[in-house]
Amino acid sequence: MTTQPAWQSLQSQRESLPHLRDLFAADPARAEKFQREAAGLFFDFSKNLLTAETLANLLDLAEAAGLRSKIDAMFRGDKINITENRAVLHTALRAPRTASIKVDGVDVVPEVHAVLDRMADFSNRVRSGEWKGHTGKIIRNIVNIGIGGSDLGPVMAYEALRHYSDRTRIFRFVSNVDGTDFAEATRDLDPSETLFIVSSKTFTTLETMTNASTAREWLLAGLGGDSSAVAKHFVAVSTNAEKVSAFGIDTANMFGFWDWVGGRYSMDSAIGLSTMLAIGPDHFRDLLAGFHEMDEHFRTAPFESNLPVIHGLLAVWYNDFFGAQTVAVLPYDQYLKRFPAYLQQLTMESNGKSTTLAGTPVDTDTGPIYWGEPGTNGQHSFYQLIHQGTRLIPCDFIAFAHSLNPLGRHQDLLMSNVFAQTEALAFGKTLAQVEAEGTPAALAPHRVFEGNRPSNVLLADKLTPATLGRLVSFYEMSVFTQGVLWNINSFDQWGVELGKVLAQRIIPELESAGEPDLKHDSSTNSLIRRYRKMK
Ligand code: G6Q
Repeated sequence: MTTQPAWQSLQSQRESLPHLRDLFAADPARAEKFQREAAGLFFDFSKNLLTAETLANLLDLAEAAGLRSKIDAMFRGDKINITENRAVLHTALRAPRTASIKVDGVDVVPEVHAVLDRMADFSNRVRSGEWKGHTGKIIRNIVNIGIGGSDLGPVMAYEALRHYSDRTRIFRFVSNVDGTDFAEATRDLDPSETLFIVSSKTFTTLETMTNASTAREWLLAGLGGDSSAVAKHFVAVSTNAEKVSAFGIDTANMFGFWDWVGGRYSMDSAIGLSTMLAIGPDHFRDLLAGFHEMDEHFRTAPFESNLPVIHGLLAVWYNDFFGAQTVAVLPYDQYLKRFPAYLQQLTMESNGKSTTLAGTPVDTDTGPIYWGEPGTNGQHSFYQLIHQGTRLIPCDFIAFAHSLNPLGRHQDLLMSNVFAQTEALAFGKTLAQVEAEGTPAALAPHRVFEGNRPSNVLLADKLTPATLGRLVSFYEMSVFTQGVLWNINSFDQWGVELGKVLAQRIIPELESAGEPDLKHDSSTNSLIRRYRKMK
């Protein structure tokens, strides 16, 4: 990629780009040139450090990387996750019933809809009170047990769509192997009214299996020890039927998915069962329809009007040409408070790679660090560094025209902050402006804002299930675009697998009655000995 003429041209442009103040002054039509709209999202990227030539060069890079054919390969079900020899078909999870997508010659769409129908039937039975607990009480509490991709999507979606959720029920999420997570999530719950969803693709994950066992003990202790109670209080979401039944959950109460769904791409599979229980099957289908709408936009739109493609290319631009190490995601909607955490996994687990698909080391930086908090809260803390620090931090502002809780002036005040922040980041405040305000000379340099700090604004009508689907797909496809430009596998996660193996070696050394024969480095050995003494 770095030898492409477009890459060379971008490198020289990076040196000579005018300040955003000058770019806007020179072209009154700049905003319209760098705004696109599709699938209900309005995307303003005009406050980025770019000219028409920059965009053209970035689009050239996408062509040179074979993005078009790679998009087709993913949607077709080719095994593009080459290190695990798997197709990557989260797009099939939201394909309409009429679609046909084949993996190893088998159409997966009917299976997807069969699971969705079973989830809907189950959700309706729980929500209506027809599904009863062991003692005949209706289910009032739903606890999802899962971690990583089996937790972050469900938590984020529950928080994001809380407005649409069944407020008569309590939803909790347990992920951490720290016993505090389980204890706090269940301390005020009545076992006879509690349903656990054990969500684990593999059904072998240490944290989830430990929490699931603790949940079973907690339930049986509360219900007099009759193990037949498990059937009414536990369901599983997994690809591993064998392990589900070994755990003691009837596979009739299991909702499946497939190896072609990566954990971080699974919130719209059966992993979304807690979401469906919260918002109901119709809203869940709206969520899927929103995903599909953005998928189709990404698959079919020309690159110059393709929102996720442009967004992904801009990420590469800052990452590789400006050395920007992070991206801030700033949702101006309280319901999206877990969205940055969700995106951290999606982006960093996907593109935190340093080996190309050919097995060679990458020759550019890859996935940036994503972080963020909802606005306006962040404005009162870390925005200082974005405005006046020494680092370049591209920002994504996400905002909605309508609040789901319209209260007096709140929404106008919220939105005024979105616009004001992006304006201040782009245009800053010069020394002359500061002095003209009558600022004392000694203070003036401290009050200067350099400006020229890039931001995107994503604006939608309001946060609905469909909008959330569009937004998540937008980021999924942006991440895909970035991965294609870097020629890496965005769909494996060997770094995560490593963690799963490492702890297993140390567990017996902490638990053994006799002094273990430790063979780690001196630091690890002494920490283990110290912990054994302290515990
Ligand atoms: C996601 C990752 C990882 C995974 C968790 C949970 O892409 O692989 O976050 O989702 O480790 O795995 P299980 O669902 O198998 O328990």
